Amino acid sequence: MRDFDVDEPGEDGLSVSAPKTWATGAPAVVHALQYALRQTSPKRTALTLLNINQTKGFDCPGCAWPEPAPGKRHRNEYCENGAKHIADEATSRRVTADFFRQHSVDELSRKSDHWLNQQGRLTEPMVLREGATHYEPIGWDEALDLLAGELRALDHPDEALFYTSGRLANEPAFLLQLFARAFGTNNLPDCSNMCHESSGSALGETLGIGKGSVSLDDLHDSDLVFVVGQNPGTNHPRMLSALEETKRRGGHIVAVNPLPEAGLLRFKHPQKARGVIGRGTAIADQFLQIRPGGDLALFQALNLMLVEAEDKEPGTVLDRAFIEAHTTGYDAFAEHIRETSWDAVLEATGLTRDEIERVHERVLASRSVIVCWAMGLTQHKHGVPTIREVVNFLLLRGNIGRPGAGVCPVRGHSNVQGDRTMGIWERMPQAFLDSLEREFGFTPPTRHGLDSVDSIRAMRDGHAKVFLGVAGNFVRATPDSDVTEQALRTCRLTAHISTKLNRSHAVCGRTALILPTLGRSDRDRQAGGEQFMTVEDSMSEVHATRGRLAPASAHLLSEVSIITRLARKVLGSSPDVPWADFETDYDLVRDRIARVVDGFEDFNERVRRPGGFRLPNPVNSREFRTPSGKAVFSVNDFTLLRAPEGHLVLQTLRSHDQWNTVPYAMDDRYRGIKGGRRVVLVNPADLADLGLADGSLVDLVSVWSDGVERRAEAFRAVGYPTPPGSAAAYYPETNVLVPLDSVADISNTPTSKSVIVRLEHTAATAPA
Ligand SMILES: Nc1nc2c(c(=O)[nH]1)N[C@H]1C(S)=C(S)[C@@H](COP(=O)(O)OP(=O)(O)OC[C@H]3O[C@@H](n4cnc5c(=O)[nH]c(N)nc54)[C@H](O)[C@@H]3O)O[C@H]1N2
Ligand SMILES: Nc1nc2c(c(=O)[nH]1)N[C@H]1C(S)=C(S)[C@@H](COP(=O)(O)OP(=O)(O)OC[C@H]3O[C@@H](n4cnc5c(=O)[nH]c(N)nc54)[C@H](O)[C@@H]3O)O[C@H]1N2
Ligand code: SF4
Ligand SMILES: [Mo]
Repeated sequence: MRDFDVDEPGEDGLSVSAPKTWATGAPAVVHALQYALRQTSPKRTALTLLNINQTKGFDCPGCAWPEPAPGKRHRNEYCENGAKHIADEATSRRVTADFFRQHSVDELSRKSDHWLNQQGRLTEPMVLREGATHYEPIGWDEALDLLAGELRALDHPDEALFYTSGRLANEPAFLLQLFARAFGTNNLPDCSNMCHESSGSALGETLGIGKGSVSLDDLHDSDLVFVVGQNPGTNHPRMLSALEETKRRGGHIVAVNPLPEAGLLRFKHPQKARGVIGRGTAIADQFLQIRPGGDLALFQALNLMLVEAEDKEPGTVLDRAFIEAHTTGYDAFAEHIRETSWDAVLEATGLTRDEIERVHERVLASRSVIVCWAMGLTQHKHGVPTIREVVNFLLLRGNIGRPGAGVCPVRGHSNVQGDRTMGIWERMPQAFLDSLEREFGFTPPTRHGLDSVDSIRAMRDGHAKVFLGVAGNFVRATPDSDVTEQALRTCRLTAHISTKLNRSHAVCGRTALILPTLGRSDRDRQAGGEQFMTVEDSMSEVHATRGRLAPASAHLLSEVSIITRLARKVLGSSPDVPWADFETDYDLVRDRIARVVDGFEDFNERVRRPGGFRLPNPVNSREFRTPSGKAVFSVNDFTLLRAPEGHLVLQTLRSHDQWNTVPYAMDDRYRGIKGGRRVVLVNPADLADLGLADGSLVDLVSVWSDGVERRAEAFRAVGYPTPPGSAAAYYPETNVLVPLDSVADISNTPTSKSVIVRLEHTAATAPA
């Protein structure tokens, strides 16, 4: 579908140049400032930028990469993209009631994601009444009465869905799950379901906890760091500073990616003069241009070589003592891994045996090894087994629970890990539910709730009728856009707690509410005084975040206010759950978190220390909370990801100028794309085989067993160094191609990195 992308600036002005071989440096800083100054005044820009990631300021609302310890921070501890995310929130542009009078919902539903976001901050609650064409203003009280009334009118609490993204801080996240469970449902789908769910599943099963084990210091001190399925130059830019430090201390880096991403090749440090002018640091000592989905085969080959090397010189390669004391399943694993076929490995990975043997040599030469990964591993059908195989790889040489070694799933949203810790999960363990019951005196439902994909199915099939979305853009983040849009439109009511306008406000239920809220950078004043909130980053560091700007509008309520007021309307007040008190003073929420969630003892006191505190990860003392009390070696089989003749394996990914579903601009500087997002990157040899000229206009048509034709129209084919047989294009424009039922085994994560497509010449008269 091309429908709502026609207002993009510069779609005709697309220009393509060679991909860059380095990331960050002077141009990056200039780009960030330009974006900030287009959004707001120089004074507000300076005020916001000076407060990002400082101990008394606010946490960058971008990614979940951790900050260095307080004494080691730069005055400007943010990256180009962090500056863009904050400028986008601190914009002086406003969406007012007048705006909604001018634009009908139908018109808004035909606007692009970029246009919607550029209209500015939402300023007052709005309602779309059943049968109306336009949103109209509504008071907070009436808005929350309406939502509460619809919730109470449901036949069963499981007919309600409470979606969140990881942008939500800990306190409102804790209150949201408390409300949902007190209301009677575990239906808490979240963006994690589409993100690191595969990591959580694999790590939980094998190590007993679904989180990463390493700290920033481990990363700096490691001998060998793998960066797999990740584009840090764009998505976690400050990770490059950490990798530069690893290298400075003598460590090595192996990057595994189908695309030669600029940040993996060379890095220029923006906060150091030599970074701005010099050639920068070569990041990857070895770059493996792997075929999409080939990582399981790669790690199996590495594991095979380790086991065989141990056979040759027993006692010198594997950490036998660790394996015996702390793991189970080694024998079955080893037996299976010995059957690995090199022919199959080479076919699956597209690598040479020599390349893989060179990695093996590096592994043998390294005492401590870390594996980092992101969406390139999780969003595949075999995401969970792939990550389990990564764990096998680390267990073999005792690279778990030791300095400089461990697992490092690099999280996306700034607080996505914290939200899980707070109970945002449709399948929280019984121990957590028991703890809620003890603290609040009600019995939480035990039946598992619905995740994101199952929520869509439930709406589609009429089993879910009220949808509340917090801090995300469900309709654009999810797969199979046509199906999902239809599903949302069948709801009796959809409501969104948001800072900015997005497509989920325009593709909505029969009645719809927009509930505008404070952003990270906004000051939050309550009856009990000025409040702060807390977040947990990718390395389990919990710290405070405090907005400093005057709120974008006088009518905004904080997320905590909205959730607690809604809860009071739905559930009434009870002495056990003092919702009204929670709103006035967030310390009272933190006191409850301290009693319910492991690792948060003395929360209020410890989080007030500069830099906060780190949650303990039992894995680091080699304590594994699996049923056997040991880390688990697993047996994993790979199936070759192969597109049929004339087809390609398409991955959907992020450009440099977007935050998830929100494109800030039309450029993807490091990949050499300027002025357009409807591009598909294809290997030049494949273009030739398919009879397509570089630059031709094509439709992407995905192929799935249900026989339904899913089509994304009018993309420019761009010759690009992708592995043969594979292609890449931006999300969310391509979500229409991802079939709802195409999900990762076990984690149910949409397979956004492996969609089988064919390219068809766009018909000259394609509908506009
Ligand atoms: N600027 C910016 N920063 C962001 C975000 C954003 O939208 N914009 N989003 C945030 C969020 S929520 C997340 S989850 C993270 C995402 O961070 P990333 O995971 O880095 O995001 P993607 O753009 O999806 O890129 C996936 C990378 O995996 C590679 N890849 C694809 N398939 C495979 C494969 O089969 N094997 C291997 N080895 N590699 C593969 C791709 O080529 C690409 O480099 O970023 C966070 N940070
Ligand atoms: N095809 C494909 N699909 C994907 C992915 C992919 O790689 N490919 N990646 C997946 C991943 S990893 C993720 S995490 C999801 C992301 O999906 P989401 O997290 O749902 O989407 P976002 O784009 O981050 O949400 C943006 C909206 O959040 C709201 N917002 C921003 N800040 C705040 C705040 O402080 N408070 C509140 N209340 N609202 C705020 C704004 O209104 C903004 O429009 O998408 C997933 N979908
Ligand atoms: S690396 Fe991530 S958290 Fe840090 S400033 Fe950049 S976007 Fe923000
Ligand atoms: Mo994510």
